[in-house]
Amino acid sequence: MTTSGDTADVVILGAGPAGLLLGNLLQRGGVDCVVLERGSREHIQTRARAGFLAAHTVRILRRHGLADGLDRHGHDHSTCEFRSDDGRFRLDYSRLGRGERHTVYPQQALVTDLLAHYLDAGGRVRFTTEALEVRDTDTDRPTVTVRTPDGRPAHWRARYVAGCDGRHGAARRSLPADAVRRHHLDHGVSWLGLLAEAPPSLDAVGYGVHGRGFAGHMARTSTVTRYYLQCPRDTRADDWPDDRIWAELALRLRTDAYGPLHQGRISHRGVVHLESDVVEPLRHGTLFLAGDAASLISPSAAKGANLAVLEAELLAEALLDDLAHGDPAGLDTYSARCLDHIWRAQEFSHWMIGLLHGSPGTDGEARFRDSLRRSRISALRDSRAQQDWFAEHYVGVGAVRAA
Ligand code: RFL
Repeated sequence: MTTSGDTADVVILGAGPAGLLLGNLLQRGGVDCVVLERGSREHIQTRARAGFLAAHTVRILRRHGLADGLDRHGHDHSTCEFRSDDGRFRLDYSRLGRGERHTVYPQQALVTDLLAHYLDAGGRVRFTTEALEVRDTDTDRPTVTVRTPDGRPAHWRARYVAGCDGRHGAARRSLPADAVRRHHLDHGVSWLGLLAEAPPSLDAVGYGVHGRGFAGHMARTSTVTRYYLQCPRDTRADDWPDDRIWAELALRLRTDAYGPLHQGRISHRGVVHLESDVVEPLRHGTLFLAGDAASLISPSAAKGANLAVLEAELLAEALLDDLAHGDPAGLDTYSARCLDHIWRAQEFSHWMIGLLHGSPGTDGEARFRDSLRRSRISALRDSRAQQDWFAEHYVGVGAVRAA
């Protein structure tokens, strides 16, 4: 049996950073909206992913009074350290480029804050409610079919639907194949993503570039550190017991030369294939995409959550203009404005992948790529112009005029 469901002016799919920021801004603007989330409240509040928030992201959150948690518990970060066969060097990017810093604040804490603000303001969320399909997006009454917590189908009717439900969500699935172009790149690189119950070992993001593969070190909190290890495509996370992980991290981060890592229990391990994709345009009729639903970006440059926040603010402004003032101009330009930011971020992330990873194999092409990587690192070490360019893109998000 199908229940009749409900209505909202804007139905938002997904309670990640994109969906919850959008919900907050619409709710404050007096727009009737609802967030439909497949997972439970506990699931979204404990899902560890991003940690590095760009200055522009922090400005957006402060502008809307949503930064109290990160202002209290986040900390500034502005240094990265590269370690390779050619030695090590540090860049303090707060003294380069546009002089900006990151704020380190775990994504699950940001999601928890955004959800609390939204609920406090009277916002509606339906947890354990999976969107299955978005229909009639070429009309002004699109419908979202959902599976309710008790397993029954139901329908939500809306003026607009915001697809903030990630790469595998219902919004993308519901786009007619001939209405959008999908751009996709598999970078051919996989990472083992790790969370260690150990304090950070460096006061910097650590990038270990090594013949055995890349290793990364990123602070999360004073007691938790994220590490990455490049691994073969067919690796299973279970192949990596704690001892093997710490030995490999020590080797690739060259602890013999630069000092030991603080070790602790590995509380999470998962394999991430570095892929990127973009859906163009980000609008089909009355359905709009934001965040990972619009574009998946490899985590090599920590851009995904930052783009999600930027797009959610742009979409909120456009929806408010249309629904409150009858001005559709922002909705008409939403896709083009976001794509400008998205492709800049994709380009920088792609550059970072080339900076950090050698090529598997020993043939001429692998040697060529490896030499390019070495040259890219030495240019970054030696050229002030290159360092300014790096800093601007590393801590910025998308197109420069976003700031
Ligand atoms: P999210 O956060 O994935 O939220 C989508 C929500 O939608 C729900 N959902 C559905 N709900 C209803 N119906 C359906 N059919 C649904 N399908 C899915 C999901 O349960 C979920 O709650 O997407 P959003 O909001 O677009 O935010 C994107 C970010 O989460 C993502 O880009 C970042 O985590 C990427 N990323 C990083 N980004 C940064 O800016 N800085 C970082 O330091 C950073 N580190 C990372 C990262 C991503 C990583 N992974 C997982 C590859 C580190 C890692 C390891």
